[in-house]
This record gives sequence, C-alpha cells and structure tokens, in this order.
Amino acid sequence: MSFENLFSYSAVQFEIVLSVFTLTAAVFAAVLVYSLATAKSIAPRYRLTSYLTGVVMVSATIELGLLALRWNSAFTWNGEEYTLTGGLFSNGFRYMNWSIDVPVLLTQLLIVGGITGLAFRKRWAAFVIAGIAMIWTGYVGQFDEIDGGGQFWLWGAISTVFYLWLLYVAWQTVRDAKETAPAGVKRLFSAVWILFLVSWTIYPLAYLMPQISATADGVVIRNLIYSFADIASKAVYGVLLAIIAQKLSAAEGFKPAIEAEKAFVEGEKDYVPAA
Ligand code: RET
Repeated sequence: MSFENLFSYSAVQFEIVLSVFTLTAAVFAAVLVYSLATAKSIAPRYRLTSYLTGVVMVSATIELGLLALRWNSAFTWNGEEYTLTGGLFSNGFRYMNWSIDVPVLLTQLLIVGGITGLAFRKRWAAFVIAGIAMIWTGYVGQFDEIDGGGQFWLWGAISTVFYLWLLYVAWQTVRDAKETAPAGVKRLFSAVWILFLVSWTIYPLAYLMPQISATADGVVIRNLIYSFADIASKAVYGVLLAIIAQKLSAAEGFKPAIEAEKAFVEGEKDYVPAA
C-alpha cells in the first residue's frame, strides 16, 4: 500500500498535490503538440525521436490524468480536512507508466546519439533489460514502503544495481555521441547528460521518502519531487533531444532543418522564409 493512504490532508496540502498532477499532465499535452509540429524539420535518420517523445507524452498524460482522478476520489472533505474514504490511492500506476517510458526515452538517446548497427542493438538490449528489471524490482519493493522492512531495502538495492548498469550504458552513449558531434552540439550533449543524471536519480529519492518523512508533508514533497522529475526526464529531455536532432540535421545539410535554424539565428531579424 502507498504511504499516501496513511494521512489526512489540509485543504492546502490536498490542493497542491492535485494541482501539480494537473500541471504535469498539461505540460505533457503541450510537449506532445510541440514534438509533432517540429518533426518535419528533423532529418529522417533522427526523426523517430520526435514521434517517440509523442509516445511518452501520450502515456504520461494519461497516467498523470488518472493519478489526479484517483487522488481526487480517494480523499473527501469532512469540513476540516481531507480523509481517506473513496478507496486507496496508489503509486503503482507510475511504475507501469515507466515500463513504457523508460525503454522509449533510452531508445531516443541512441537515435539522437547516432548509434547504429551492432552497437545500437547491444545497447538497446542492455537498456531494455536493465530498465525493466530496475522498475519491476522497485515495484515489488514499494509494496513494503510503509514498514520499510527487509523487502523494501532488498528490492531497492537490487533495483539500484540495474540502475547503475543503465547509467553506465547511457554515459557511454553520450560520450560516443560527443565524439562525432559538431562543436556547438557537444555542449548540448553534456547538458543532456546532466539533465539525465539529475532527473533520473530523483526517482530513488521519492522511493525513500516514506522512510525520510512519514507525514502528510512528506507525501506532498514526494509528489512534488515526482512531478519535477517527470517534467525534466520526459518533457524537457524530449525538447532538448529535438533541438539537438535539428542542429545535427542542419549540420548534415538537411534543408528544412537549415531553414528552421535560420529563423532563430541572431542578426537575421529580416529573415524571410523561402517560398
Ligand atoms: C526505483 C526503486 C528504488 C531504486 C531505484 C529506482 C529507480 C527509478 C528510476 C526511475 C526512472 C523513471 C523515469 C521515468 C520516466 O518516465 C525503481 C525507484 C534506483 C531511475 C525516467
């Protein structure tokens, strides 16, 4: 059972969690439109990244929308506070959503990183195996999050081993991508790596939250942390990869990318798009 079900919430605490769920779903819907609308200015060899961002955005919008509904129906206002009355709230949805999003996000890194052939297949297999194993072992552990017993720590530790493997392969991928990228894009790949490392490492912190602060405020903080991590690891990451893919496309001479780039170049205020 999720530790969210242990507490009653003040109006403010309840509202913050509900608003953050709704905000996150709205950000994902917006990035869905962005990624589909900009796909055409990205060369075919990288374009799949835009559609994969679309896949992540659809699944995450649905997940956050459902979490918001579930939160809203689990607790009711009794005149003083929100108490659990309408069935249990569950974070299990998140883990199911990650099962789709984690492999897809990692595939995007391989595509924009320009990894092909055997290296692509090997790393893709490593990513999928490590990613799914990390999530499902963590899923088993989180059922024990309230008492924080042996199961919680054991499965959490096993999950962390898979996470470290996944991080290593991601680091190799960014390193290889930087080697061949033009100068300006190298910096953006470094930014992707920092974004990746920070936003992904926040998830295990949220897993630990019931042991750090088993209070109603702890619940609010955990859900703020999750939403921050979700927006960074899915939405900001997807947009950043699209920007990199467009720059690489332009550097490789793909005309629609060059046109789109020109419109943003400083000093080209009088730029007139080609007919
Ligand atoms: C768990 C269990 C405890 C140990 C570790 C975990 C790592 C989770 C991560 C999740 C990333 C999710 C993403 C979702 C995007 O949709 C499972 C919490 C290490 C890294 C990026």
